Amino acid sequence: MAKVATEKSAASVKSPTKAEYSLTREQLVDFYRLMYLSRRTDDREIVLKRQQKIFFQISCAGHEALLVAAGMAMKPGYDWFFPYYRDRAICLALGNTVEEQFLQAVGAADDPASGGRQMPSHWSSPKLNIVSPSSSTATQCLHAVGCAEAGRYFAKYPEAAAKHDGDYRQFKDVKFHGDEVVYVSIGEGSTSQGEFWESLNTASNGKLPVLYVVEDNGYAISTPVEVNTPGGNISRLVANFPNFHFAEIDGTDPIASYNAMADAVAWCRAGNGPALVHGHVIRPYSHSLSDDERLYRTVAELEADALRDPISRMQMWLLREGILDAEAINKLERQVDDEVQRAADKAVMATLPTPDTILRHVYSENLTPMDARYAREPEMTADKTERTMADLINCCLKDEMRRDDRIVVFGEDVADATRDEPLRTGKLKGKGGVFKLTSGLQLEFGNDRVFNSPLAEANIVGRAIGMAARGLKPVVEIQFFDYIWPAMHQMRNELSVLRWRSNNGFSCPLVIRVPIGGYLTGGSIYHSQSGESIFTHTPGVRIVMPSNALDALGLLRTAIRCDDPVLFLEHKRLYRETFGRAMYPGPEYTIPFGRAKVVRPGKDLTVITYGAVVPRALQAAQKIHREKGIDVELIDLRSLAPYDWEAIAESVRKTNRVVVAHEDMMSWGYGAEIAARIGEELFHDLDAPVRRVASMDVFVAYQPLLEDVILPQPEDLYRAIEELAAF
Ligand SMILES: Cc1ncc(C[n+]2csc(CCOP(=O)(O)OP(=O)(O)O)c2C)c(N)n1
Repeated sequence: MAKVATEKSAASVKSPTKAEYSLTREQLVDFYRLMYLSRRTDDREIVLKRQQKIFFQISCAGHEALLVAAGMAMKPGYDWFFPYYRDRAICLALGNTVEEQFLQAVGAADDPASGGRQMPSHWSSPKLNIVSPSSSTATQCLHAVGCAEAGRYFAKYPEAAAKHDGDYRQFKDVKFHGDEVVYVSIGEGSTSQGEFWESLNTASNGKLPVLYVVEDNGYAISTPVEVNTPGGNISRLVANFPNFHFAEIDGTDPIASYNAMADAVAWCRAGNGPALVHGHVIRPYSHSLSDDERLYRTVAELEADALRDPISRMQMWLLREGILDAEAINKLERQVDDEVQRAADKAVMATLPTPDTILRHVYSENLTPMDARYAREPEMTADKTERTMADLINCCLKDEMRRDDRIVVFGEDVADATRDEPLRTGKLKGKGGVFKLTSGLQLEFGNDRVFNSPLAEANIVGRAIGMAARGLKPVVEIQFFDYIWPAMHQMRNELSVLRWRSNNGFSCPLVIRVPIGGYLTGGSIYHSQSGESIFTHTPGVRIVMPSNALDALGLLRTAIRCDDPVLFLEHKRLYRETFGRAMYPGPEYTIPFGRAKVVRPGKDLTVITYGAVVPRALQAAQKIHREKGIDVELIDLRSLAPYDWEAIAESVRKTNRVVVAHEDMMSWGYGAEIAARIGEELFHDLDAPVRRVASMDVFVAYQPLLEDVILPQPEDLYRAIEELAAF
């Protein structure tokens, strides 16, 4: 551990470390001022919470020295920051004001971090490059990695940062310098999360300029460090990651902290790779104001911690070094106290948000994928070949990557070949995805734009979020819907809500392509899953699911060009089906989201469906028309969130009978919402109860006999139509 400097100098105090960093007398005084400001802001919030003027409090107490040091070693508004809830002091050091912090605590309309949407200590500032965090522990590590990757990409391809009218780029400013460092912090308990390790993997492999700061206060709420960290020391566990600079320090020592941070930042900024500074700090207050640490920490332990309090340590040091005398310290503290008082007085009087603002910024208001601009007719091209859904998705990816050099494609096995020499010399054909949907992309667009990820789904989505927040357009692939679940945390708590929780300060419009569904004959439990309603239940994400080649191409192009995150569900049974093949409709063909397609007009009964049930319902409709004369109107929703309520209502008003059908399980499935809304809003138009056809409430079995019974078949649809028509 670095020792505190003892050498006195009027202008500066030299650090005793090899790197010889120095802080001027003014910087040292400011260092103390920021630490004290942070502590007094916490103390004031605690009073405000007891007075019920704010509703939550979590403090930075004990972490101030480590964090002010980090702030002083980095460049605000130049470097990028992914702090966690203990990071008040670094945010103050970067230029966040106390008043801004209190505005969040009271939940004010003018809270610049979130407009009253996030708890206190959820910092966000587009101006300072502080990216809005969630309350989830460790998700931010992957965002930091993606952010660093985006910085490197733009430095290498600066022309990609250009603005471009007509798509998301019009609204996405890109800032980069080429040597910026990305800060991410985390508590020692949260290093147990897989996302921390998944991020180390890529930061290390990519030699990315990410500065990790592990703030080790010995506890994760009531759980001591040895439970989370085998051996009790995270530095020992991470020590073998290549390309890293590591430092383990007493994070209550301001000078040691500064020296360590300056060293680490220099390592990252020079392009050597990532760094991890592990600071041992204290937690003099409980985890939060909702916690009482006396229930699980002894008095003796708390007293020992108090002896290491960084505020008193720094104060004593300034006195001892003759940098400030007692009077100067008192004066500085009085000024800070006044500043905190004034800011608190203003914040408690602040205007509160009004309910009419609640739904603002759930999605982009600048450019919606429902926009009429996306309603295009297919172009006639010389090529009259009828192409599969797989072909046209591949065509669309190529077209868009030619048009927009911010697009990067990554995921498991999506590259043609990671070891690309034989590929480029024609000795290998290349893979390009397990379903070959990304075939040829790496060969044409290079390894910086098309690459394989580690086998870790949260890694894929988390990095993509960090990249998209910086202005790239990741179009990533999750290999099978069945394995989307490790990414669920990133999708639910991060992807969907970044724009809303930052009050439009940050957004992450990106596309996640996912092969989904069964009817594979042997696909079994882990290669046949549906589950779209689990995602449509999350606001902030658009979800589409085409049933044919032309729709797949048109909807994917809209997904890529729009300003919202999109989950693009590709039914793998339809990839190479004869049904729904189409000619290439040209490089500008798009389809707006939220518009259903009438696949078959009819007058007796409506079937509402999507995905692989479309061809099955069509088969049933044609058969029942031939055999019984029942004329079915078949509607393919294509877009699940948003969905085309007008098309549904118009058809139900005409036919007065409706079947909602899907491949996913019946209970709590997508059809439940549609059926409920029809019941609520179209009750008087119905001549029969709304009928659902779906799979059994069970996973898909391997044995084809069982699979056939579990999944909805044309005969099931036929029967339901027949019964409902006779009702
Ligand atoms: C994914 C997730 N699980 C659980 C929680 C609840 N939680 C909030 S903070 C915390 C402890 C974090 O401890 P540590 O990482 O050591 O940081 P510290 O609070 O001690 O600074 C827990 C369990 C959460 N926010 N996110």
